[in-house]
Amino acid sequence: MEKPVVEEVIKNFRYEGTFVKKTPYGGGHINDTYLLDFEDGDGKRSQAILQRMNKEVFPRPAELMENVMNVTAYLKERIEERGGDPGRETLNFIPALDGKAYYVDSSGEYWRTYTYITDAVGYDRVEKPEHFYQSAVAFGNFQQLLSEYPADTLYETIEGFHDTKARFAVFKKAVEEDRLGRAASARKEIAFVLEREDVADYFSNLLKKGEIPLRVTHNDTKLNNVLIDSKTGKAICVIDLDTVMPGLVMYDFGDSIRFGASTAAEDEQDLSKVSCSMELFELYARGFIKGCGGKLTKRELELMPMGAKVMSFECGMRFLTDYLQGDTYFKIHREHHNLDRCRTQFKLVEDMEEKWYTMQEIIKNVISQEAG
Ligand code: ADP
Ligand code: GN1
Ligand code: MG
Repeated sequence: MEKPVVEEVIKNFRYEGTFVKKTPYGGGHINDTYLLDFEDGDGKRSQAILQRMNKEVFPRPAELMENVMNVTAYLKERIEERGGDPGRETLNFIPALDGKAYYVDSSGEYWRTYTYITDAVGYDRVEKPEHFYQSAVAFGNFQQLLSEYPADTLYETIEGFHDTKARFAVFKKAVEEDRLGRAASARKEIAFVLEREDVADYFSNLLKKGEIPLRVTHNDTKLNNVLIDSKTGKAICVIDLDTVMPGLVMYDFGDSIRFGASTAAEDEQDLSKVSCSMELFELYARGFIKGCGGKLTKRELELMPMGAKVMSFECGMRFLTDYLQGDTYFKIHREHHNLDRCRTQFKLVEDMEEKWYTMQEIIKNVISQEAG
C-alpha cells in the first residue's frame, strides 16, 4: 500500500488518535488486512483492523457491507439479550467520515475498518483441541443466533458460492480451455475430480427434492475466522462475515472439518502428513451440534459427514480451478501453491472415504448424546 493511499484512506475514517503505523495482518486468502496503531495525546496506544476488500472476489462491495451491517446489528441485539459483550463478541465498524461503513478511495478501491478485538487469536492450525471444540460451539451458536434472521433480505455476495455442481461445470471448462497449459501437471488431480461428479451433485439433488432447508449460514468457517480469547481459551467472536448468506448447515460444519480436523496445514506439501483426525472430527461434531441448540433436523444431522466430504472436495476443486486459470482468485505465496492446496484437500477426501463408516458411527453417537 503506497503512503499517499494510506494517508488518504486513514483520514477518511473516524479514528481516534494519531496514526503511528500499519502492519500486514492475518492469514486470509482474500482481502488485504492491516493492523493499524494509533496514539492519543497521552501516549496511549489503540489499534484497528483495516481491510481493502477484494473487488474481484466480491463484485458488489456495497451490498456486501449492507449484509454485514444488518447481520452484526442483529447479532448485537441477541448478544445483549443474553448478557454478552457486543464490543467483543461481534464485529464493530468504525464509520467513514460520511457515516458510511466503507470508503471508496480515489482509485476506486473499497476499504472498511473494524475495532481491533484485543487479546484474541485467529489460529491457522489447531494447537489445542479445546480451541477447536470452542470454535465449534461458536459456529454452532452463530447458526442458532441467526436461525430466525430473515434470509431473503440478504444479498448473495458471491453467486452460487457453495453450488458445488455449478463449480464442477466451471472446473471442467477450465480443464478444457487449459489457458496456461497447466493441465498436464495436474492430470491425477483432474481425474480425481472427474471421477466424483456424484459428490459435486449431492446437495443440489437433495435441495431440489426439498429434503434439506436453506438457512442463514456463515459459509467460510475456517478456524482462523473465529477469534479465541487468549486468557479464557473460549471462542469469543465469529469474524469474516463477507459470505454470510443463505446456505446449508452442512457447509458450515464441513468447512470447519476440512480445515481444522486435518492433521496438517492446508498447503502442506508432504501428503503423508495429511489425514482427517477422527478425534478432532468427533470433538467438533460435539461442539457444533451442541452450539446449534436443537435447531437442526434429523436429516441435517445425519448429513454432517457428507458436509465434510463435499466441502473438502469443493475446496480442492476450487484451488485446482484457480491453478488452471492462473491463480487469480486465492492469494498465493509460492509457485504451485494452489496445486499444493488442492492436493491436501483431495487427500482428505480419500481419507474420509476410507473412514466413512467410522464417521457415520461417530455422528450417530454424538447425535444421541448432544442433539436430544
Ligand atoms: P479474509 O477474508 O482475507 O480471510 P478476514 O476478515 O478473515 O479476511 O481477516 C483476516 C484476519 O485478520 C483474521 O483471520 C483475523 O486473524 C484478523 N482479524 C480480522 N478482523 C479482526 C478484528 N476485528 N479483530 C482482531 N483480528 C481481526
Ligand atoms: C477463503 O477468506 P478466507 O481466507 O477466510 C475462501 C473460502 C475458502 C478458503 C480456503 C470468500 O477464505 O471459501 O474455503 O479461502 N473465501 C472466499 O482456505 O472465497
Ligand atoms: Mg478469513
